[in-house]
Amino acid sequence: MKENHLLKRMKIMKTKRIILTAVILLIAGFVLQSCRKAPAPGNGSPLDNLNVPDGFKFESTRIEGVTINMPSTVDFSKDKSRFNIYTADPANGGKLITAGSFDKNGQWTGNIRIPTALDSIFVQSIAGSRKVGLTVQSVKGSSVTINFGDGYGTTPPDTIPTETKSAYFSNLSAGEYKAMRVNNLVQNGDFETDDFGTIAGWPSHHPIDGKWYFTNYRNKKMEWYNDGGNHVIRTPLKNIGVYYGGASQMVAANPGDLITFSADIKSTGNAKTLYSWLYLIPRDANNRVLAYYWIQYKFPSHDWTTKTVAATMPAGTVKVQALFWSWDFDKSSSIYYDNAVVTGPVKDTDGDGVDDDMDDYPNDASRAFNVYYPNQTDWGTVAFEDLWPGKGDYDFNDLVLDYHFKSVLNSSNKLVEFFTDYSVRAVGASLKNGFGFMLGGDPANVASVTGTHYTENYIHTNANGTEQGQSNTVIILFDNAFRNIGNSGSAFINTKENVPYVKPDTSQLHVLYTNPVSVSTTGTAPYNPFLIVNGERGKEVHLAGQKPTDLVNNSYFDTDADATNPATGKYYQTKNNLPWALDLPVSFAYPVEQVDILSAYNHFAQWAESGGTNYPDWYMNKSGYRVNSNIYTPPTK
Ligand SMILES: [Ca+2]
Ligand SMILES: [Ca+2]
Ligand SMILES: [Ca+2]
Ligand SMILES: [Ca+2]
Repeated sequence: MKENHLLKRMKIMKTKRIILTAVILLIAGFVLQSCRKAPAPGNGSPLDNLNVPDGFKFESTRIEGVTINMPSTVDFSKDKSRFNIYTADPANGGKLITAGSFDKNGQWTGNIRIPTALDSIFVQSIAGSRKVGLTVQSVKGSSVTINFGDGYGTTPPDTIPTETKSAYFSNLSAGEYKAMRVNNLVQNGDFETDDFGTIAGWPSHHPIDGKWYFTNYRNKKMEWYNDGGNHVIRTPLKNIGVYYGGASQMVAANPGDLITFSADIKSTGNAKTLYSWLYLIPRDANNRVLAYYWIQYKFPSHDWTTKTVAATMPAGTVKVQALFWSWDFDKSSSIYYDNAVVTGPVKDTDGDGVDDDMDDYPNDASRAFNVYYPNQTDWGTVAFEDLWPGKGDYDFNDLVLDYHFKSVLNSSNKLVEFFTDYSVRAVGASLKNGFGFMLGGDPANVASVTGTHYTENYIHTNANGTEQGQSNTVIILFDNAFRNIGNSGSAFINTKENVPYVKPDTSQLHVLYTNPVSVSTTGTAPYNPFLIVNGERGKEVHLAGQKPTDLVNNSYFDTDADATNPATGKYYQTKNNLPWALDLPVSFAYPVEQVDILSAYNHFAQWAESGGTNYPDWYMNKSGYRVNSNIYTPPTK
């Protein structure tokens, strides 16, 4: 998995540094509310007493707009590079959500579907990694911008410390990774060898010899220091007054090379007196400086933090100087450096603009990235009530379908194909229900669909496997759920604990496109899933707020319990806004037969009545969240 290659590329090989981990935090919405009284029996379901605000669609996920801006020092017209977005720092169990490449301006803009309860994501790129906080409460229309160029600059090292120098410092917290190409181009990057030269100042000539050279302005040099068994270099502690200077190593480079320079930085003493930079200074054959590329780290933390500067080498480059540069205004404070990594270009064998070590398909120019929903490893669930337009019993187990999407993007971030693993976990129904989903895009652009199961002769497909008569792309996975759950048997499978458990089968749908399609056209997985009631093709049950397909029988709308009103965008909700289906970004622990969801999940009502603000994580297995006796538990073997 190449996402791991990027991780590796971004991760320092040295193990001694402290990795501060980013932790996935889930909002628990600690709103004190009085205990709900048991609703009065007799008037249908207890859910009828819920006061659900108009417009609430019972969504446990949301779309987050994400913009990633890369430093302008890198030429993305030559190298599309890659980013990864995880649920959290992968070093701490974070799972890959998506990946992609940058446009020629070094930008990516797109949407990700994430659990509403997720309050941060973790983004990796060649210019470093960041934990990015999200606004959890904002269910709709929220977006976040990540500027990896923050803290970058292009001016020379300043040997006259003043307060006028660009003072921005990126307030990055924990969870940093440094960029690492296949090889580290500097030697003694961990400073474990006492082998340092001296140069008068940063512009002074020094050879490409694998050695660090300390500058010696005003007879003050950095120190080689044993920091509790780990060797580092640091700004001098014993001098009086101001220190400025650095440590430099020269490495070979060529025009157009994407070079990164990363290091771990920390401080002791009064951080407010300390300023740190990492510089890349390309030089020509005559040792002339061609450009300056830097990232500044002002007031470095007492905790090790990784900083990275990345830049594309200009015309004329024959070598590049990696320079640690520091100002230290206090005799009892110091900046420490460790684990320097300088990386160079990696081959792009298939020429799709994504280097081999970042390309999930290094020998296939038509494919570049694997992306996932809900994420690399977790499955999601869509759970239905099937008596629509009549009211159900709200056990949400009439069809319980788990799914996991793997989508393949090309190096321009377009969808080439996707694979949907799916598994019918429960059929708490007597009706023979089908299931499918609708996504945006011309169905004629689909090359093939495989992995569907039809036994009832009421689904009619085009030659490419999409459903006939649809203007959007509609894929029917199966037409009878009973034929998709192990050895099919009687009604009510895996919803009653006193009847034998049927081990669910897993199938894989594969949809291949003729021309790769924009993700903004298809929408985001799981797209628009729906149930087909008892072999009656026009009787579709969708998630709240989702439109039906072209084959729906409109005569059911606004009848019985359904209060669909297309004029207001209300679909598949009752008069008091109850849904017939739930979609969750986890494998859902659904209620046992005929036990409504309020009796299984203690905070569902607060979630619904708050319009999704309180307890967005109501479905999780947290203390006090579940009534386990009312949730179906499969046998352990
Ligand atoms: Ca070290
Ligand atoms: Ca490639
Ligand atoms: Ca490729
Ligand atoms: Ca039911």
